Amino acid sequence: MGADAAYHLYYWPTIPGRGEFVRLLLEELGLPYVDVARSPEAGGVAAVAALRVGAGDGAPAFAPPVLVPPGRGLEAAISQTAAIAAYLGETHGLAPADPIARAQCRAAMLTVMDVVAEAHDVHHPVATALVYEAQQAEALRRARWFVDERLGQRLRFFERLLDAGGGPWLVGAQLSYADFGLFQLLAGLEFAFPRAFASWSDVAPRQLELRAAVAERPNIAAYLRSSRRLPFSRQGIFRDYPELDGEPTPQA
Ligand SMILES: N[C@@H](CCC(=O)N[C@@H](CS)C(=O)NCC(=O)O)C(=O)O
Repeated sequence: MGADAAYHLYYWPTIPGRGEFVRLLLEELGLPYVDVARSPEAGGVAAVAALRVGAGDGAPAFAPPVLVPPGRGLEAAISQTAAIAAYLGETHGLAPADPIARAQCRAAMLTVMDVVAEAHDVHHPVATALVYEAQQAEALRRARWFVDERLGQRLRFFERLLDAGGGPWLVGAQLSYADFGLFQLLAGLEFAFPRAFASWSDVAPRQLELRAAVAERPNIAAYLRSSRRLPFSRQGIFRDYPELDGEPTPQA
C-alpha cells in the first residue's frame, strides 16, 4: 500500500505523549498510518518540527499531534488531540450516532485531555521552556494538590460517567474513541503517580475494568506488545518522579 492511502501522524518520535491517544485509535481501527517522525522517507522529525513552527504548507497547527487524512496534504491537517480523536471516531464508526451522545463523547475526551494537561503541569507548573529542576519547588507544591485532591476528583468524575451510563464504556453500551483516551490516561497516571493512583483506585473500579477491557482488544493487545508502543519515561507528559508522588492525604 502506498503512503497516499495512509494517514500521516505528525508527533515527536521518542515519547508516547499526546500522540499516543491518536496511535491507539489508528491501531484499534486497523487504519494504515505513517508515523512521520519515525519515518525518514516521510520527512522524519524535521517534518514535525517544521509543521509546528508554521514553516510547513500553511497548516493551522500550533503544536503536534497533527493528523493528515489519506491522500490529502497539510491543507487538511487536523490538530488538537481531542479533535483528532473525534474525527477518527466519527469517521470510522467509533462514536455514537445520536447528536447528544456524540457531544457527550467529545466532552468526555476533552475532559481526558484536561487531565493530561494537569498531569503535565505537576512537573512543569511554571513554564514548559524551563527544565523540571528549575521549577522543582513549585512542582512539589503543585503535586501535593494534585495527589491529595485533584486526582481523586477526576477519577470520581469518570466513575460517575460510567455509573450514569450503565457502562461498560464512557458513553454507555457503545465503545467509543473516548474509552481509548481514558485507557491511556489511566496508564499514564499509574506510571507517574503509582502511590497516589493505588490509593485512589478504590474510587475507580469501573475504570479499571474499562482499562483491562481495552487492553484485551485484539488490535490493542498486539500493538501493546509491538515496538511501535513507546514506553513512558522522564520525558514528555507522564514522568515518574517519586518526590511528586506523595501518599495522598485526602481532605474530608
Ligand atoms: N491542546 C493540544 C496541546 C498540544 C501540545 O501541547 N503538544 C506538545 C506535545 S504533547 C507540544 O509539542 N507543544 C509544543 C508547544 O506547546 O510549544 C492538544 O491536545 O493536542
